Amino acid sequence: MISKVVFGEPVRTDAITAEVETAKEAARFEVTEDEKSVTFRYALRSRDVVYGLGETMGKVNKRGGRYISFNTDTADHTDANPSLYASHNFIVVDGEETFGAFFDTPARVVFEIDWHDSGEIRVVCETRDLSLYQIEGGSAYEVCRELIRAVGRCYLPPLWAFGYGQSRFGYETEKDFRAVADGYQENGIPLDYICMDIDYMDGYRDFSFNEKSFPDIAAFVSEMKGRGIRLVPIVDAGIKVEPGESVYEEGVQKGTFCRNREGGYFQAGVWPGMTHFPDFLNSRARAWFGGLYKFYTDAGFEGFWNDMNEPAMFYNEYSRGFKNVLFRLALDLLFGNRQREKKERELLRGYKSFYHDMDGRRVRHYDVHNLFGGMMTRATSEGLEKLLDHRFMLFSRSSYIGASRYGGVWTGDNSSRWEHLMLNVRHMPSLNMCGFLYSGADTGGFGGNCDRELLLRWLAFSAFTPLMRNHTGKFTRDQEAYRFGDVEAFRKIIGLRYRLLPYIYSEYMKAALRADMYIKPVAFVYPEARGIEDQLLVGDSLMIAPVVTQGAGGRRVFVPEDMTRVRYDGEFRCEPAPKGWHDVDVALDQVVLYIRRGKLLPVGKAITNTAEYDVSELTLLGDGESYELYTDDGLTRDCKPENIRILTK
Ligand code: MIG
Repeated sequence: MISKVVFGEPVRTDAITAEVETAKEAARFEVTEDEKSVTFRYALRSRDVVYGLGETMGKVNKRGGRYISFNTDTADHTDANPSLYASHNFIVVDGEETFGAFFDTPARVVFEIDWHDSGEIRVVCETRDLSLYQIEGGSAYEVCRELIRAVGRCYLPPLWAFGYGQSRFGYETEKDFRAVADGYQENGIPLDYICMDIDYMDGYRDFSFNEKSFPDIAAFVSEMKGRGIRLVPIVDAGIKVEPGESVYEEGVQKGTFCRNREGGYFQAGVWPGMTHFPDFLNSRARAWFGGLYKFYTDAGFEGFWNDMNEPAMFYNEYSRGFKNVLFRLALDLLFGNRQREKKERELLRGYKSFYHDMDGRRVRHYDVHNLFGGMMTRATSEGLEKLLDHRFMLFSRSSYIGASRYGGVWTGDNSSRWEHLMLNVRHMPSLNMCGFLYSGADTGGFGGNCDRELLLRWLAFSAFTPLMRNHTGKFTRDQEAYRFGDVEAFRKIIGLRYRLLPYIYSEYMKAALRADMYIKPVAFVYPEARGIEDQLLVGDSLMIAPVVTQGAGGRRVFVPEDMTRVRYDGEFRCEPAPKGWHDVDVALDQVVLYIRRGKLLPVGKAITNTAEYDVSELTLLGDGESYELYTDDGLTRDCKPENIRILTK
C-alpha cells in the first residue's frame, strides 16, 4: 500500500507515475518544520536494517552513515564523501516494523541513519515543498517492488546492450577503435560494443566529430557494425557557446538554455570551454535536445552514454577570473588544496545563480539540482524513441528516481581498487531497490592502474550486471582484456557472460516487465542471510558469491538452503551445496555460482557476439522442473510480458 503526504507546493519531478492516494500525515515519522526545511525522525530498534538510497557510499545496510543527496561529480568514492552522482531518496526500514519512504524532492536532502549511534533515522529535506511517499505492508522486498511499480516500467535495452563492451577515455581515431576490435576478435574474446569518449568530438563539442580522425563517420559505424561491434558515443550536458554554430544558435533562438541571474544564458566552463546548459526541466527544451540526436542516428548510432549531467562544471561565470584561463591556472597552482574548497564554494554559487523554466514556473537551479541528470536522460530517451523504430542503449551518470524509465546508469569514476569492486557489489542491489535495473560500474576501475587479478575478479562479478563495460581513464595503463598476458582466462570469463545471456536477458526483461528487481540482497528471499552483503541473488534462479579480496584463492559462502553449486571452468560442473557455510576454492580463471533449490539455469552455447545469440538449444542446469524463458527479437519494441516460453527438463 502506497500513499503520499504533500508538504507545501512541490515541483513536478515525475518520479512516480502511478495514481497514489493522499494521506493526511506521515505514518511513521515525527515531522518538524522550520522556514527552510522539513525534518523526519524515526526511532530505530537495535536490529532494524535500513536499505535503499541507490547510488550512495556506505553499505547495503545504510545504518551508521550520513548521506547527502546532492548530485556531485566526484572521484572520491570513499565513506568520507557523502554525495555521489545520483540522488535516490528511498529508504526501507526492515525490522519489527517494515516500511518504505521516498522523499520526493530535487532539493538537497541529508540522511543520517543511526549516525553517531543516535539510534534514529533523521532525514532533513532542505525545502518546504516535497511529497513523502510511504509504503506499508509486507517484506522489504515487497516494499521495494511497490516503489518500482509506482515509478513505472523500467527502460528496456536491446539484446546487444547485454553484451560486453570496451571503453577508454583516450581512444581518438578510427585506427584506435579498429585496434580494440582487432584485439578482441583476434584473441577470440567476445565483444559487442566500444564506447567513444569525448576524444571523438571536434573540440569537445556535442553533436560533432573530429573530421580528421573520422573522415566518414557513417561508413565507419557501418564498417564496425559489420564486424558485430556497435559504437556508443558519449554526450555531455553542456553546449559550447559559439556564435554561428547551429546547435548553439538554435538553443539561443528557441530559448532552450538555462538563464543566469540577469536573464541572459548561464555560462559554465566544461570540456569545450564556455557552455550553456540545456534546460532539461523544460519540456520544450527536452524535445529540442532529444531531436538533436538525429545527428547521430543518421550516421547509424544506436547507443549513447550521457555524462557531466550533475551538471558538472570546472568553473562558471560567477567564478573569479572566469574568462581568463591563465589566471585560473595560476590560482590553482598557487593555492593548491585551498583552491578545492574555493572551487566547491564557486560551484555552489554557480548552482544558486542559474534558473530553469519548469513549463512556466521559474525555479532556481539549486532548489531542483538533483533532477537535472535524470531529465537529460529523459530528453535523450524521448528523442530516440521518435528517431529510431527500435530499442537503443542509453545510460547516464547522474540520475534521480524515475529516470529508470528512460535509461540506465553507470556509477562514475571509481578506481582500480578492490574496495571499488566491493562497492560495485553493494551498489547493484541498492540501485535495483530504487528501480535502476540497467546498471553497472566501470569494470576494472576508471582511475588508477588495474592488474590481472583485479580485472579477472571484477569481470567475474560484472558478468552478472546488466551493463558489463570495461572503462578506464585517460592516463591509466591499457585495460583491455587482451592486455594482461595469457588471454585464456579472460576468454573464459567473458565467454561465460555470453553463455549465461539467455538467463540474464530473460531475467532482466521479466523483472523490467513485472516491476521486479533483477539483483537483490540474499536476505530479501532468505531472512537467515540478513547482514550478508557480499553475496547476491541474480534473477530468480541464481545466487552469486563473488571473490572481492586480493590474493584470495576462494572464499567463505553462506548457502541458505540446499542448492546446486556450479563451477564454470570452461564447462559447467554441478555438485550439491548443502545448506550452511562452505569454504569454496575459486581459481582466478573460474566462476562459481549457485542455483536455488527447485530452480533452473538455462545456458547457451559458446558465442562471441550477441548476433550469434541462439536459444534453440539450451542446457538446463539445476534441480528445478521448468524455467520461464523470455524471448523476443532483441531489438524491436515488441516486448510483451507474454513473450514467455516454458522450458522443461
Ligand atoms: O571530466 O569524458 O565519468 O567516464 O571518461 C571527466 C571523460 C569527464 C567523466 C566520466 C568518465 C569519462 C570522462 N568524464
